[in-house]
Parts: sequence; C-alpha cells; structure tokens
Amino acid sequence: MSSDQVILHDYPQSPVSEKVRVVLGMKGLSWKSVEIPRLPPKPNLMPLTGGYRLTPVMQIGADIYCDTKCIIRELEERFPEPTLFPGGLTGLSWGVAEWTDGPLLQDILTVALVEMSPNMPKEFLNDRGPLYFGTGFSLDEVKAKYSSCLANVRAQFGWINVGLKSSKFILGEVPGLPDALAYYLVWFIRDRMVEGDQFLQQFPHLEAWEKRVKAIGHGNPESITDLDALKIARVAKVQTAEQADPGSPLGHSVGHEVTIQPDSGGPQVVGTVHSLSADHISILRENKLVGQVCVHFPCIGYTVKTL
Ligand SMILES: N[C@@H](CCC(=O)N[C@@H](CS)C(=O)NCC(=O)O)C(=O)O
Repeated sequence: MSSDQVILHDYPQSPVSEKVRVVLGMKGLSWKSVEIPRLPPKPNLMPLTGGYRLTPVMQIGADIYCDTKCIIRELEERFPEPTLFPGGLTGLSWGVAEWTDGPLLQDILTVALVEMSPNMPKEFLNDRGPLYFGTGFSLDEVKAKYSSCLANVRAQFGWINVGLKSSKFILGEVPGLPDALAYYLVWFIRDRMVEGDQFLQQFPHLEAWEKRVKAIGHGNPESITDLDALKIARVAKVQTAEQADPGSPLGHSVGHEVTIQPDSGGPQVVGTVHSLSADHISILRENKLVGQVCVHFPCIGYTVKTL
C-alpha cells in the first residue's frame, strides 16, 4: 500500500464528510472508506483517535487527521494538483470556511434538527442535541429559532446564488475549496429538509452549480473494514517530522504532555506534542492495538491544555 494511501473514516449520511468526499473528487484520488457508526461508541475508531469521536477522520498509515480543516490542509499538501485554491486564493478560502462551517452551518443545523426531530430516534436526538446546541439543549428552544434560521439560510444561499450567476464555480471557471464548503450545506438541506427541493428552487444559479459540483464525484472510493484500518496503522510508521513553533502565543512546545478537546465538547485526547504551527497541533500517542500514532488537529476550534 502506498505511503500516501488515504483512508476516510466516515458514513454516507454525514454532510461534513461529504465536504471531504467532494475534495477527494476534485483531486481525482483513489481512496479507502471505512464506514463508522453514526453514534458512539466507535470502538475501532477510538484506538486511532484517542477519543475524538467526530466524523470524518482521515488516516494515512499511522497519521490520523481529525477535523475537516486538518484533513483538507493535508490533502492539499500531499496532492497539490489540481489545487483547491485556484488563483492563489488560499487565505480567502479558509476565511470562507469560518463562515460556512460557523454561523451558516449553525443556522442549517437548527433547520435540519427541527425538520428531522419527528422521526429522529431518541438516542440520536440525545446525542446530537447537546453536541450541536450545548449541554443545556432544549428542542423547544431550537424549534423557536426555526423560522429565523431558515430566513438566514435563505439570505445566505441567496448570496451564493447571485455570485454564481456569472461564473461556473464560486471562485471562477474552475472548482475550488469554497465549492466544497458550500456544496455540503446545500446537500445537507436537500437531504434533511422535508421540502428541501422546493426551498432550493428559488436559487436557480445555485441549483445549476450544485449539478456541476455533483458531477465532479468523489474520486474512486473502495470499502475496507475498520479492522483492516487498524492493521494498516499498526504496521505503519508515523510520517510526520518533529516541528517546533517558537511563535506559539500559547507557549506549546514539542515534548509537552497535553490534552486536546473540541470546543464543541467531547472527550479530551491526551498525547505528547510532536509538531506545531499556527494552523495545527499534532500529538504522539501509543495504543496496544495500533502502536504509535500521530494525531493531528487544527488549532482553531480546539482547546489545548498542558498537563
Ligand atoms: N469541525 C468538525 C465537525 C465534524 C462534525 O460535526 N461531524 C458530524 C457528522 S456530519 C459529527 O461528527 N456528528 C457526530 C458523529 O458522527 O458522531 C469537522 O469539520 O470535521
């Protein structure tokens, strides 16, 4: 197996994974897919991530990438052509992610949860409610925000629609990261909103673009089992070199024992700092099922504490 073989731990219904699947399609990659459970426990993912439970997770040998920011950054690094940043618009594209994965996603999560709640199994609601709306989650409070969130989505999809009047993709004539960032949200609304098809009809340029992005596809995925993925990690060596970040305002240093936790909550991952930059933090961990792995996180959206 090539040392760059991408393994995505995902499940078909995951919108955030759809963002990465589209990026894999843009890059025309052949990749392996491990279908993981939609609810914890995820017993054959935890040895790789050390407790991180969100979806998707990317594995390349014994290197484990948590969060789509980190995954996409690594994909661009390893497979630079075709670039996700046509015209060199790297900074702007990551800025777009702060909007699409932030306030726009939050509006859409409100709409989707309310739409799905009548048919949602109790254990799913009990998991996703606090995950996306905090520990004080109340379905009634989320329902009260439905109309204003739908109005927000309408306004923001309207901006994208207008922008697509005169160009094939968001940045111009070729696809780039902002297309994947916006597409997964349209995919999410179409799939989860009962009248999603009707809602989206008011955005004709966006719908035409949606077809173009869909046609890009997902590259060439092939299913493997979670046990295969654990074995691949076990026989691989960590590829990431040690890297310090003397400018870290938080004072993190290679060799420190730290905990890393998503700001949205969930278990802390414990490990030894191995590689740092303004954008990422990578830690080394040991587990008897997989040996030594390097687990990578973005800095934004995660809290790191030195032990
Ligand atoms: N910031 C994370 C968010 C990931 C996320 O919220 N993913 C959803 C799936 S679409 C999730 O993890 N849901 C709970 C689960 O799968 O256990 C990222 O960009 O990867």
